[in-house]
Amino acid sequence: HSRQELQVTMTLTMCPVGIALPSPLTVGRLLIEFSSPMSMERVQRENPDVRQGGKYTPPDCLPRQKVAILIPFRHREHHLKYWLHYLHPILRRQKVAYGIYIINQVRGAGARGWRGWGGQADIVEFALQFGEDTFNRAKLLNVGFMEALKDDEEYDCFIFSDVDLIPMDDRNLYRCYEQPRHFAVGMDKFGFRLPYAGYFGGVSGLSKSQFLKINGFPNEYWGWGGEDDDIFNRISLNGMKVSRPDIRIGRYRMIKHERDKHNEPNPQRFTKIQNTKMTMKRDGISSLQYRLVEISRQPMYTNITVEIGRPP
Ligand code: UDH
Repeated sequence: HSRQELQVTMTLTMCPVGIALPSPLTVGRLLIEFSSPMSMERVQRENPDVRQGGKYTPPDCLPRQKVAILIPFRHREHHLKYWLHYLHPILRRQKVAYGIYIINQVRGAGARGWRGWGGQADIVEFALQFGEDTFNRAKLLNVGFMEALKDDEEYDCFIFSDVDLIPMDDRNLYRCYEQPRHFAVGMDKFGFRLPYAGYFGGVSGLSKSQFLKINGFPNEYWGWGGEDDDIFNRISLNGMKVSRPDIRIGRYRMIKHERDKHNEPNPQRFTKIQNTKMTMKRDGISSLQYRLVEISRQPMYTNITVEIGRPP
C-alpha cells in the first residue's frame, strides 16, 4: 500500500452489519418484471463501478465479509441478463464486497469434436445440445466454491443462487450469518410461502467454515431435485440450524421457464436423501473431481466453464 492508500483505508469505517429499519441505504420492496427487453450492454452501462469479472467493493466503508456468488448454469443467457440487471444494484446498496461466478457445465472433448464437422452453426449447436450430459447443480456449486477460492482466497462467504431468482426486497441481505442461510423463503411460484419446513432450495448461503463443516454439497445428484434436501440434512446432521429472513422480506420472483432438456427429475432422489448420514462423509468437497475448461472474465461476471462428467 502507498501512504495515500493507507490513509484512505484508515479513515473508512466498517460497513453496517445489518439494516436498521428504515435504512437510508436500502429501498425495501422492489418492482421486478421480465417483459422489458434486456441487454448485457445496458447492464454494463448502468453498472460502471463493477470491475472486470463482476467484482465490486464498497468505496465508502470497510466491508465485513467477502462474498462469492455462485450460479449453476447451462444455456440460460436470457435469464442471466435479468439476474445481473437486478442484482448488481441491489448488492451495491447492501454494501457487500462481492464477485459473481457463473459455473457453466459443458460436455467433454467428445462433443467438441463435432465442431469442424462442417456445416452451419445451428447444426453444430444442435449436435452439441443433443449430446449433452445430465445437469448436476450441486456438483457445479462445489466447483464454484473451489474456483472462487483459487481466484481470491479472501472469500469467506458463499451464496448459491439459481439464475432465475430475483429478490423482491433489498433488505434480504446477501451475506453470511451465524447459521447457514436460506434466502429464497417466499417464491411467487409457491404462493410466497415456504413449500415445506426443510426447504433449502433456490438461494442459500454458507460461510467458508459452515460449508467445510458439512463437506460441501453432494456430487452424486444427477438431474433435477433432491440435492437441496441433502444439503439441508447435512446442515442438521452437523448440529447447525437454518436461518431465514422474515417471510415478508424474503420474497422472490422466478423467471418463468419450461423444464430444461437433460435435467429431468431424478427418480433416485427420494432414496438418496434417506442416506445423507452415510454418504456425506465420502461424497462432497473432499471427493470432488472435475476438469476446468476455461475461466473467462466478462465485465459483469466471471465465467467458469467445466466438465463434471456424467452419471455412473
Ligand atoms: N440450470 C441451468 N440450465 C439447465 C438446468 C438448470 O442453468 O439446463 C440452473 C439454473 O441456474 C436454474 C437452476 O439450475 O435456475 C435450477 O434448475 P431449474 O430452474 O430447472 O429448477 P426449477 O425447480 O424448475 O426452478 C424446474 C422445472 C420446472 C418446469 C415447470 C414447467 N411449467
